[in-house]
Amino acid sequence: MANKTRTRSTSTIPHGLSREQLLEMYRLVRLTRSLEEKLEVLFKQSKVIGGLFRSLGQEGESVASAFALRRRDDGTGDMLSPLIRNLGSMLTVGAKPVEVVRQYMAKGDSLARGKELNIHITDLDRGFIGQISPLGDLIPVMAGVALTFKQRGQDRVGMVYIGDGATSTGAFHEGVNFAAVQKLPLVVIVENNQWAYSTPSRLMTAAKSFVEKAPGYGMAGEQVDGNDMLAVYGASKRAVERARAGEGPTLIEVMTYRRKGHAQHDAQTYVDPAEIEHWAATNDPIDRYVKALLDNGWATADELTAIGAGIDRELDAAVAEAEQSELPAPEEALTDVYGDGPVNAPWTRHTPPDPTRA
Ligand SMILES: Cc1ncc(C[n+]2csc(CCOP(=O)(O)OP(=O)(O)O)c2C)c(N)n1
Ligand SMILES: [Mg+2]
Repeated sequence: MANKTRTRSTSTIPHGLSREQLLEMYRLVRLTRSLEEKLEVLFKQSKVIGGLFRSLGQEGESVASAFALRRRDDGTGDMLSPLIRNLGSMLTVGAKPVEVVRQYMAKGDSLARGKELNIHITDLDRGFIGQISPLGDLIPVMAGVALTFKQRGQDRVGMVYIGDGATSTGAFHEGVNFAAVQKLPLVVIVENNQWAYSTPSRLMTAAKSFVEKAPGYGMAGEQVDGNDMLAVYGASKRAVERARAGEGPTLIEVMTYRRKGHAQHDAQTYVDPAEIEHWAATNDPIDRYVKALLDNGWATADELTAIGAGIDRELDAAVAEAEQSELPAPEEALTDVYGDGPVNAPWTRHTPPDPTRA
């Protein structure tokens, strides 16, 4: 008798992916959405310190792009640098839900020990470099990381995310130009979610698309439907292979849509609600991925339900565990300011400033 959990495997899986990898991608995208929903509840309970930036509607591209990287936990894998909406990429390269929740709650045992916000976290072993707030600046930083890989003769690749809005910065230009000239192993993911805070992307550039900037820099470019996870994986895999083969950087423009405001404080009053509804109803990345998995016989509904139930249990446990962690000790505020040593306490001026000489 056929096992109910086995699939019929009717269609060939694209891009050399295995069925296990397809299910793992489903787990990661479902985990991303559910973890953000949990974080939103914690935010409303005033337990999240700092901002919460949802990636609702664009989790698929975040997971599928990072999934194309060589993921290791011993400092030998590829490296990525996320943006505020790349929780999915972070989970894909190995961030754990409990450490993410601790980080958002600014607990003393979080990766940034309560000193940084949301996903501004770094673990070089697992291959992620926390974002820095000035938008665009991570492109030259990651170009530098990729330069190091090249100089050391390592076949490692860097992946950096940037929003449509942040492509208007000088740092974007400098970073991609340097990467192209030096033929660096870098993949630049431009997330065109059609908004930069309240500015629509048509006011961001006079070019018809962001991908058409790639040839101007002499680098490869590809535009992809960002809510089709398999298409994003395919484009990212091609770019990663090109980089690893020494053929230089690629700019991938992922077309997606930000279904929430910039952050929790933004009610999105500048967007027509029908537009958001339309994307939710017809172009949700998880709905589309589930349909592809089921229609092609790559997974059964029972398997997906079981994965979802496992995630719900894992997240309940992660939140309960993070809630137990202590906030940082007050003295912690004096460490990590300059180099390794603590700053001199008390951290105040010894001589009051002379206002006549200001
Ligand atoms: C250089 C710089 N300018 C402005 C900001 C403030 N800011 C933070 S996020 C944001 C919007 C970014 O939009 P986009 O790059 O499209 O990314 P998205 O939020 O859509 O993911 C702005 C203006 C900043 N952090 N850095
Ligand atoms: Mg944007």
